[in-house]
Amino acid sequence: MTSNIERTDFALSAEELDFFRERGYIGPVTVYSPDEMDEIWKTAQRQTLDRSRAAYAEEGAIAGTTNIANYDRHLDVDALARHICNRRIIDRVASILGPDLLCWRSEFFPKYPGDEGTDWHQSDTFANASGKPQLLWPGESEDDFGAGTLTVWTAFTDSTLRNGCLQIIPGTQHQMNYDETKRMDYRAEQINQETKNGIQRGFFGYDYRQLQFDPNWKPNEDDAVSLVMERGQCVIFWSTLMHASLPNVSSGKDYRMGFASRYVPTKVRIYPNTDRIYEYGGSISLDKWGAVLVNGRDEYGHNKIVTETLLGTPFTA
Ligand SMILES: O=C(O)CCC(=O)C(=O)O
Ligand SMILES: [Fe+2]
Repeated sequence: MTSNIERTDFALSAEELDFFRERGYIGPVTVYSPDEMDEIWKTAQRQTLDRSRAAYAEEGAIAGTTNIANYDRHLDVDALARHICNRRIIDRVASILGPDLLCWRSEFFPKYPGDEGTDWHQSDTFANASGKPQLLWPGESEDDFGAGTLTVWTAFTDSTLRNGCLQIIPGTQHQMNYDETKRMDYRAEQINQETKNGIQRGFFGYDYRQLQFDPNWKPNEDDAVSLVMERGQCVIFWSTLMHASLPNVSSGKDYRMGFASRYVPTKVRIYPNTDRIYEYGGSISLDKWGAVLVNGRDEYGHNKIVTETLLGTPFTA
């Protein structure tokens, strides 16, 4: 199968690639002007609200406490379907992962005023909350350290120090501090209750510290970089890079909306031996799920591929 999306040129330069290899991230990169972003976000919101629940979730999540209902809205929201295929994103992702690319997941990450920040974490297999590896690289067994996924986190609203911008610790992508074969307890009532190293943080009802190899280890927050971004900008990073976000301490209506789209090469097996995901107190069937071939060819046939949204719109940039 070949994608119907033409390659153009927003590839990373040699210097940018060096920066990425060393630090595990690149950005902020401008994908849209603020006005373009406002228009896309307005359209995406309207289209998202038109549907009462996530694209293929028949069991809804609890609004405001979990984020499983925010999954994969690119499968039913046309504005997001176009966004995940945007050339300014895909060309850069292809510079890192090679030309044959799948988008396998997307998520909204809202922070409303009063919301806690996101715990420091790294994800490799994404078994972190579901208990089952969601990604297997070739030759990797369920317990090995793989390469995770490339996440493109786009600021749909301005992302600031006060409203909960993303943070990363450069260069930490090569070694996992968390064991995703361990389990975390889901407790919705712990949301907005915990302060860690003086900052209110949690992991959407979980406490990510439960996965630490060493319970006494602490992230080196002195090396953290806060990614302040204007709406329409994105950052591209390995999911195995230490990342977190600040709480939204603003008052009034200043919410930050991040939209993460996640990419792997076609050789990766996605959701191996899985037909249902259980996490964040919710559950979704993968019956209607499919990966999107956003560039190149799929010569492996490991994964179910969808070529159009659930509403029948072809995936194009
Ligand atoms: O936006 C956030 O607070 C967290 C984002 C994140 O963890 C991710 O994109 O993997
Ligand atoms: Fe993450």
